[in-house]
Amino acid sequence: MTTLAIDIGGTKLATALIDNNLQVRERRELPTPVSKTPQALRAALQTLVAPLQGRANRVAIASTGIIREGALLALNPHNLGGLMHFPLTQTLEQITGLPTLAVNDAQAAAWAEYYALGGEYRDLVFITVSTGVGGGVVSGGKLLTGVGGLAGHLGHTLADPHGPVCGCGRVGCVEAIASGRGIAAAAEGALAGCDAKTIFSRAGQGDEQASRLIHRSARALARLVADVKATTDCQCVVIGGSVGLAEGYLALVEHYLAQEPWAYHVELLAAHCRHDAGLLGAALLVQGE
Ligand code: ADP
Ligand code: BMX
Ligand code: ZN
Repeated sequence: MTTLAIDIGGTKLATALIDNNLQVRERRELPTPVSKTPQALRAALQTLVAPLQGRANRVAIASTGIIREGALLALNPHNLGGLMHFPLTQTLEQITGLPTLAVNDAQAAAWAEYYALGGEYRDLVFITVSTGVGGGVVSGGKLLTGVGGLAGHLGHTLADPHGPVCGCGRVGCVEAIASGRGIAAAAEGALAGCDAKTIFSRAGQGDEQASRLIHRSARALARLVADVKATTDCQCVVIGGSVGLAEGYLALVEHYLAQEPWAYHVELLAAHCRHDAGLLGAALLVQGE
């Protein structure tokens, strides 16, 4: 059986073919459309899937947003060009004629990481620091999705009551501070208008403001990790996403976590599946593994 896996993020869309042996083949990426229309997302998905048509038996989607009964609901509409509601599985079933499963991107990634670690850690939490900050919780070897798909949305817990308003409507969410968008939104002066990727490269060149913004993100993330440890007593926290996997970021989170009391310390790991965790997790879930 071959799965056509799709990852829908706030910044990029990715597809690949994944066989039962979990080899990722023919990976392709496209930027997530900035237009606020469902038509634009549908067209982008169609473009991405077209070269792989007829080569898979089923579709597995890992997508940003709350996935409820196959539809995508944005918790933070800013992350998805204002798209509030999108019939995800229905759209892919129409495009491909194949049975389709959809799951939240960070939930899927948590499952891939649990699998990649050989089930050694029965209680594991995955956090993606990317366009937003997403999370997935594996508890006692089971992936938590929640009755309405909201389980694990750790980016929308409190980092700072005086912090910026988050796109979800709450004040001071971790996502509003630590995410790629949160980092970019706080940039001023010479860095105003730069994206997180540019801010990381400026920090590497010695820019003090850039470095401060990255520290601010890592500090908020470390506090989130401590909260997660207190809530789940997980054995490890796996960090993914392009910000989470950026050089030096995990070490900074470790540095700030070490400043928390010992009870909140937990092993931090970089995502073993790197940027394919969402794709692989969705494929594993559709295979029933
Ligand atoms: P998505 O959110 O679509 O899953 P990513 O995981 O790539 O996508 O996260 C996108 C965010 O990561 C953007 O804010 C982007 O600026 C930032 N980013 C991309 N590449 C890097 C990098 N090499 N270093 C730091 N940040 C990066
Ligand atoms: C947001 C939320 C989560 C998602 C997380 C990471 C939306 C559209 N998304 O908190 O569902 O898991 O971002 O998403 O409300 P990414 O785009 O950064 O990968
Ligand atoms: Zn929020």
